[in-house]
Amino acid sequence: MTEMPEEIVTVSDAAEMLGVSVSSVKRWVDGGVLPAVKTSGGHRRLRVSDIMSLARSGVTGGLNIDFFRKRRVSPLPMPEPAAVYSELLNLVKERKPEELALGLDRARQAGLELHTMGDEVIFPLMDEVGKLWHEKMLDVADEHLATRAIHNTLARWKESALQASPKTGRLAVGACPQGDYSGLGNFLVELSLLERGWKVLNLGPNTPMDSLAMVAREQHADLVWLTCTFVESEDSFVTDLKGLHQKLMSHGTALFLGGRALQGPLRRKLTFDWQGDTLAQLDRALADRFPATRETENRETSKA
Ligand code: B12
Repeated sequence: MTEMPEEIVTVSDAAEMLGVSVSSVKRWVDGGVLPAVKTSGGHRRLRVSDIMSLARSGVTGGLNIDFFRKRRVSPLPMPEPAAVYSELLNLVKERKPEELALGLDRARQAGLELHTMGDEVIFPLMDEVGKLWHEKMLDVADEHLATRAIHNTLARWKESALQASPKTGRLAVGACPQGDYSGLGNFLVELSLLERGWKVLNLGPNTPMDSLAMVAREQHADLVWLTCTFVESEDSFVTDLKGLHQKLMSHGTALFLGGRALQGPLRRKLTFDWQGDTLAQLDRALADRFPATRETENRETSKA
């Protein structure tokens, strides 16, 4: 993405950039909150830099990421994931969850992809939070506040993904296995699919594999994914997984596995169609195994 050049835009462009109604923009202009000039014909025109300042001031709900994605420009200079990580870690240490959420939004608005946010910002951030908690440098309250702030941010990104993405007509059903109560990794997988235009049913934590297979069969899912952060009993996990894979194969549904519990000797006993450790790998696997159909491509081109 390139940086947005200094530009003058109409009220409706400004409304789209901010994800608000045209009347809200007019109200801010008329109330002096947002500077504007009037053309000789009496139409309001706004500077992009003034719109950015208003978005950053917190008066609005931020910038509408999809507006910038569609135009393939970044509203802010692209930040380094490592710098975002350090900034956000300080906010966790300072116990400022709301600013943590804003920091995540800012990094995405500046153009960091979802997989970069997950693999290079949120994953190392929570890894460090876990270590500091273990060393008693942070309280469990700080881990809870950070997890909730990230979860709430992902929920907002989900809303915008649901409204924005062209739909592929494909369905994915996913969950964490029984006894696994983790949340963020699984939510990030759901979002990765939604942002690629998939329809998603995420059954969430602690889901028996039989229930996952039942929903996948009933809904004719193209893909089932399992996010495994904690495996209670390796033996029953391996047996249940084999059963799940067999059922899915008989219906032509692919099984994708991921999550940090699938390491070491356990990994060699697993049955699956694809297994990966990062969201970047997942993105590539989805693109390879489920290429955009002609119908999707046409829709994407006509929207660009
Ligand atoms: C927060 C946390 C918790 C919270 C979870 C809250 C919640 N609702 O999510 C609570 C307090 C509940 C918890 C409990 C436990 N936890 Co805990 N927890 C963590 C912590 C600190 C952060 C986890 C997190 O959110 N990370 C951020 C997300 C985004 O990372 P992620 O899930 O790994 O996902 C990334 C990748 O793995 C990948 N990915 C994930 N899923 C998938 C799926 C696919 C298909 C693909 C391709 C990729 C992919 O993409 C993501 C982005 O890169 C980690 C520390 C750490 N190092 O991660 C420990 C950690 C996960 N916990 C651990 C343990 C041991 C436990 C407990 C067993 C502790 C106990 N003795 O009770 C329990 C288990 C509870 C249970 N039954 O589920 C271990 C897991 C060890 C392992 N499996 O290797 C960790 C790693 C800590 C450690 N170093 O020992 N935990």
